[in-house]
Amino acid sequence: MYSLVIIPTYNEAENIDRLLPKILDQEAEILFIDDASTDGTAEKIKNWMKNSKRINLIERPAKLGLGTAYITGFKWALSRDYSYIFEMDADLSHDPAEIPNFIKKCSEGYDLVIGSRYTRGTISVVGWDFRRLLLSKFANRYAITILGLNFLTDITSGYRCYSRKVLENMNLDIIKSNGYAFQIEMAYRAYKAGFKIAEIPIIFYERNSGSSKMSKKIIREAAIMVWRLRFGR
Ligand SMILES: Nc1nc2c(ncn2[C@@H]2O[C@H](COP(=O)(O)OP(=O)(O)O)[C@@H](O)[C@H]2O)c(=O)[nH]1
Ligand SMILES: [Mg+2]
Repeated sequence: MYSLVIIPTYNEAENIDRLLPKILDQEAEILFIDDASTDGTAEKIKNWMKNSKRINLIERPAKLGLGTAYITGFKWALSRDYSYIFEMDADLSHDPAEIPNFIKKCSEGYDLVIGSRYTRGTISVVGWDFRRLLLSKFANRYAITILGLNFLTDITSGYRCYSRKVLENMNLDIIKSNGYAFQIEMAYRAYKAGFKIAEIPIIFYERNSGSSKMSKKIIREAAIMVWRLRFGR
């Protein structure tokens, strides 16, 4: 049972040295998808690769977006024999120590396990102001309600684990969205294809280093994408 953690990076050099030892503590391999970061992220990763065969890197020529980065990573994973394929951010918002909990949940019969900040009515987010929290809560409620996925609480979460068969079953080439829309679309398509989705509670830590790539454009894209999905276009 091999696990792969896919991590898209854009200017995350300050986080690599702290993130990698934590993942290497786990039984998993790592694939970075770096989009021509200008701060030396890829060089940092390559330094680590000299000492660990478990680290892999795909370099893309320009900032092409989170969605296509993951699609590239998923295809790479499917051409090898990984059973569990994770999404994780590079900014230490997601604790690699949770990896076994995702796998445990998968082994209980779930095909996609999402790390949720909002299970059982709680909020487990460290470092957000009220505005940021409201935006996230509203975005989740909006997408979950429109798509009829009321058993979920955190459909925009970027910490998740797909069992291999979900990705094998999906036509990855038709997925064009980025950012939050990408997370929403992947969950919805998995659900529509009949796969079982579960959440496990996680604590989300807002980044201390580097900067967020979230933008108004990414939020707008997600708001519109939800209706496209709903009406099957
Ligand atoms: N390869 C790649 N990675 C990206 C891109 N946009 C964001 N990321 C990475 O995706 C992860 C989540 O992005 P982040 O800016 O932290 O989003 P936030 O947590 O919603 O504020 C981080 O590891 C980023 O470096 C992109 O266009 N290409
Ligand atoms: Mg982040």
